[in-house]
Amino acid sequence: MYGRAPLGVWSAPGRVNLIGEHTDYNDGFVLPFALPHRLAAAAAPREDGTLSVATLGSDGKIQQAEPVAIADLAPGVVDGWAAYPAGVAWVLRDHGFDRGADVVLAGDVPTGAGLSSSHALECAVSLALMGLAGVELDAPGAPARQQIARWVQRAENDFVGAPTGLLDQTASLCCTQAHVLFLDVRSGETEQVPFDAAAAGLRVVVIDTRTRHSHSDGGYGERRRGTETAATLLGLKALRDVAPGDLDATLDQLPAELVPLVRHVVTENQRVLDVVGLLREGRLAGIGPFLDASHVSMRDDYRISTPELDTAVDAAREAGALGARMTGGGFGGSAIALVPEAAMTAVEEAVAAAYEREGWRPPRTFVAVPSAGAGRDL
Ligand code: GAF
Repeated sequence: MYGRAPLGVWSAPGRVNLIGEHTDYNDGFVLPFALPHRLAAAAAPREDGTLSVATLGSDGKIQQAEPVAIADLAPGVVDGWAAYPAGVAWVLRDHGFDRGADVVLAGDVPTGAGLSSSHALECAVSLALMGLAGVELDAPGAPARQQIARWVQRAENDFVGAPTGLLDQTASLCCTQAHVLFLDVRSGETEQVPFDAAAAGLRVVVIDTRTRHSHSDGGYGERRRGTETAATLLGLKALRDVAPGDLDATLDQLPAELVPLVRHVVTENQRVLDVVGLLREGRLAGIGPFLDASHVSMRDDYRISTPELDTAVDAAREAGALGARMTGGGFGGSAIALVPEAAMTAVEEAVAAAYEREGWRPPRTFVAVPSAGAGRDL
């Protein structure tokens, strides 16, 4: 593409969130793991201060974004997919990484599936731009992974214009193989919790509904504003500060339309803590009811599920899954199901049959294994 070899290749994974949804922007708890699917950024420096980015599709087709001077980057200057790498360059510029680059992106993180492909892209590009400046991840003096996650969040919020929390970038940067990442978003404290479903005779199946509903962007921001308004009305910094034991009394103080939102966030935080407790004791099969309760809470209280997600979750459960829930922001995307090995075929067939009955195009399913976080490949 650019007539020369890259200086290096950096990559970052997509994620699923085992539990803890819409809790991140409420200063709460999340429990994601990294997928084996990754987005790679091959990059070489340029001396003219220009950022040139191309994507290489699985069909071999190259799509090139309009090259842009890093010095000229500002919110609104770049749109479409090119806003993601440009947003990262815009933030990194403020931290001394302002050298131009030729970048080619390629990978296999499903896009539009709620599996965080955009954050994988942003994280891979961040590492590439830092790497071109000679700053390698985890080297002495290099910015910490969680610091980079906050930079990526700023790119996403202030440049791309998506009001997302810290879940996805932190997962992409900080997850490790064979673990789920327990993150306390308020304190930034993390714990790598061992998660070996296969050893327990189980699988985590991802069901990509291949649907994305048009109100996803507005719906996310609306939920976020609702929870922030509720915290303000309660005189709290964030809904994280509502103790589960005080939930009923707290809900009594709120206008009716905010009650289900607050109930979801407070109970979901507690479910993360309960699941972490079970996993620490090695009781992986015991988490199923918490996944189910999380889904019901998102369906009925937070109202971010869809018929396609509900159908996938119900069919998986009826065919033998121990628990199932939608994962990620909602309004389409993917669900996950915790499935005993012996029920794998039944679950996959039941979900496919349920979709066929509805006349929907078949969902895509795959088994997700907790994989490594972002790093340098070459
Ligand atoms: C999306 C957002 F990007 C995350 O920050 C998080 O809020 C998630 O939805 C819901 O848990 O993935």
